[in-house]
Amino acid sequence: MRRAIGLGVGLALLGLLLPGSLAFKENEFKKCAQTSFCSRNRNVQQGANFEIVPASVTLNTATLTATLMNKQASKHLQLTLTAHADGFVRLLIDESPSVGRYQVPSDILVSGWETRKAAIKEQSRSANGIVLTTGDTKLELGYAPFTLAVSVKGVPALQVNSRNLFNFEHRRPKQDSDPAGYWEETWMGHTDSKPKGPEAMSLDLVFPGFAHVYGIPERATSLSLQATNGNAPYGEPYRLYNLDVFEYLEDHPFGLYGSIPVMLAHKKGLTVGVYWNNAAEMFVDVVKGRGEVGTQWVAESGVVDLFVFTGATGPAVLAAYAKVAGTTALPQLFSLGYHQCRWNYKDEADVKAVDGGFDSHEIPYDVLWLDIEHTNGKRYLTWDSSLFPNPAAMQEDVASRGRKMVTIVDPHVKRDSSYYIFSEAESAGHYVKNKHGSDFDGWCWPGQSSYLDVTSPVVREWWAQQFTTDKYQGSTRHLYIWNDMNEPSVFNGPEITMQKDNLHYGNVEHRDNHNLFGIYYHMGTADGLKLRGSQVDPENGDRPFVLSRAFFSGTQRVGPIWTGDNAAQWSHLKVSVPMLLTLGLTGLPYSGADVGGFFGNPDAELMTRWYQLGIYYPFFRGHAHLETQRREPWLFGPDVTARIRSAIRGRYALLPHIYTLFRAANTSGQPILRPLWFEFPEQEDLYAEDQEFMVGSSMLVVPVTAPSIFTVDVTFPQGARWYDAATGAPVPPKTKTQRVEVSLNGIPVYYRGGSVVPRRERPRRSTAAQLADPYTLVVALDDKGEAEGQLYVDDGRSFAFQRGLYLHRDFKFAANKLTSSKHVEAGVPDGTLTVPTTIERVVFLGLPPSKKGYKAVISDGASGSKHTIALEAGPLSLATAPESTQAQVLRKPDLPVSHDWTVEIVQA
Ligand code: NBV
Repeated sequence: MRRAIGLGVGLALLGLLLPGSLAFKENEFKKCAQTSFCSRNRNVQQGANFEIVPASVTLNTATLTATLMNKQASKHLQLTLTAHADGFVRLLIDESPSVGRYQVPSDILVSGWETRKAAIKEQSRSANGIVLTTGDTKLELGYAPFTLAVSVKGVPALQVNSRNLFNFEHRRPKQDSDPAGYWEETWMGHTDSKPKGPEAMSLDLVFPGFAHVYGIPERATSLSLQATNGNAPYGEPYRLYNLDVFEYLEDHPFGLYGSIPVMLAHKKGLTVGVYWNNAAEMFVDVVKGRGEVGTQWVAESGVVDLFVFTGATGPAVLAAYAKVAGTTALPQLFSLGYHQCRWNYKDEADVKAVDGGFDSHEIPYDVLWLDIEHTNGKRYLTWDSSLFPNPAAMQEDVASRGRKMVTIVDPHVKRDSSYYIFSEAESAGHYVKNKHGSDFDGWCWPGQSSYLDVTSPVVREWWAQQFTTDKYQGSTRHLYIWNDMNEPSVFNGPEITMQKDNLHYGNVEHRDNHNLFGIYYHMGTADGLKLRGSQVDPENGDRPFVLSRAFFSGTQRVGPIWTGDNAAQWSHLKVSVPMLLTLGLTGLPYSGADVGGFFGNPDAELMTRWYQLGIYYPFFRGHAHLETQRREPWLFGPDVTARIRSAIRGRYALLPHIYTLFRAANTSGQPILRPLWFEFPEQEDLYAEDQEFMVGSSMLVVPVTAPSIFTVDVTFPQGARWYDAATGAPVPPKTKTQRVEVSLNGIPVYYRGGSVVPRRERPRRSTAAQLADPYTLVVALDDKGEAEGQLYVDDGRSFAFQRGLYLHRDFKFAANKLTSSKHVEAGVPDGTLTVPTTIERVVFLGLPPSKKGYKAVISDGASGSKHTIALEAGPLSLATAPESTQAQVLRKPDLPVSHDWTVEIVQA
């Protein structure tokens, strides 16, 4: 979407070559062809062997059951199709329950949806199949071969097995004639014993009439998924298997630290989402052409448990998915500020110096992080007492300036009987077992390690208890947690993880629940902080903050994730955008990438651009590898410090809007960062755009992801008015693309006409210091001269909001009147909080030119008072020079944020 002009291209190429020693060791990871279950299922037509037994088809209000026969093997499977009131259908295919195939435990999803069913009506039945409807959705089940076609209001949405790639490997007794790979498989010296034999499945899902599919994180690749029948590396299917991938490459289909088996497809008028509720290793092929996108999903074990969501647009599909997988836990406000991390801040003096550095350079930040070196020999929940002799005092000191700290806690436990965590867990039998039934012993940072079996609720409960301040010595209520390496990473294991024949709680093989280890560890840790919070504040508690690297569907209910070990390269800055957009589209919006890049040393320009983009990451943290040069924001010279300062202050100014967006994520599963198609679903030319993005529905951000850029070509979605967020200048109506100049001082950002965006403009040292600050409202008018927006406020910390202790306002501008009224939302308790804060400025963008100017007639609904204030030109922001603006500003109206009021704009 943009061009480098001048010396940019040459320098960019040189820059790419310089750090070229980065080494993703592709050969250490399996490809489909090297994986027995994938190679025997990929593109092998089996589906014609599967037929529904017509006489078995039974319809019962909201549930259809049938026998699905594998003709070739003479085996019967059970098929269940249910319709749900929250707007989705579910297809389950399993062997008889007595076989005991693994199903994802119910606590990975939320409860309630299962019983909220919707009626299914039979429309017709024949020897070939049955036609059903539920609401607007039509379900056509074909018998021989088994197929299922889903359409909405006559528009095709999804076809199951239309390419005959369906397969379901039933459990069987071992036979001498079984092909290699059925009962054993060896990879780089690791032999997987496969005691249950083959049990893979292949799902054939075609999206008819669609050109784009999105989702199935995590990988460093484009937003619109490329076909996997192309040239290397895209001749490989996308893989979903949580792994610690050292020095991962951008633009690669390889799966990284987390997995969400959710895919979205979008065309004009219809968005479809599918979720395969399965936690085993999975490969997904994407094939495009013939006016459709064909996909094939192959999973190693478990059952077919497919959810199909349909809606006119993306938001409807995500809202329905959220009914199953849950919504984003409302984060503490501090955690939306800036986080400063490094492997490692060395000692207490270093912590003090860095904390002080932010103040002396007047750069806001909220959290200082400690990586693995802070511990006593990588024994997590302990301190290296020579480096951190007074950890509690250190935290109190940081907290005295309103800030927090975070320590890292990894899931490998040093096998050392003098380490209390190890010995307590060992004697309680809390560890994952190897295939022989003894405690699994793997190699990680501390050397020989055991791994807590967090798939067990008992182990998670024990783990949670380790986080109370009396148990975790040296911790205080100002300390929060970071879970790394929870894929789990095992240095001497196959593909740097655990053996698949390891055993978990309930005798479950690791093969079945591999992708759940991370979320369960994350959950146990977050439960620990909740427990601590309930001791510190029995009435309201304390919302946990735990960052995780590994994730699965449902992680959004637990806490944020980050995209792991990226590199200080422009290409990694660029790919962070589609990576985070994809996470938002799959229900996990609270995420970020390491600002600056983890490996390598960013130069001043890359650092500047990374902060300018990073301020829009929902989770905003700078981080760096142990061997990199120090890179706190003030180490690149005064000009760069000034630019980074202004960027980070920009983040803090936008926090009222960001927090309000998190409330929408919390109540209805909506993403914070949104691809353009999500907001402009009718504009096909935007469906593959993955550099420009929206923050909520009201701001357009244009990243600059190459060096020496002086101009960028900005694409403006049509049907909206846009205003430059730095100057307030309107973009001429109907502009499709515009070449705009960029300086190092910022990246292009635009307000969308029709929005009201709340801000807090006063520079402060942290979110805590902003709490009493007044607000600014930016009112950007659309073509009709209208705008609307919201502001959500609560204590930013506790669970009191769940009892209604919050304030949520709707702002509307229409017929020259701006009004503030209470926001009412179904399904949440009524908001009862009032706060003494006021709105100190209202900035109008897009008022028609007026010779005489404007004045505002203000009426306060609570006091009944009326007064008039003249509008003045600019500045748009307190940080912007007055001459650079085209805004009409209402100064000092002092509108109480908790009251109803009206501001009428009239000619002066
Ligand atoms: O704990 C050290 C690092 C951490 O800084 C990083 O953020 C994690 O992604 N950790 C990985 C282990 C070592 C990576 C080379």
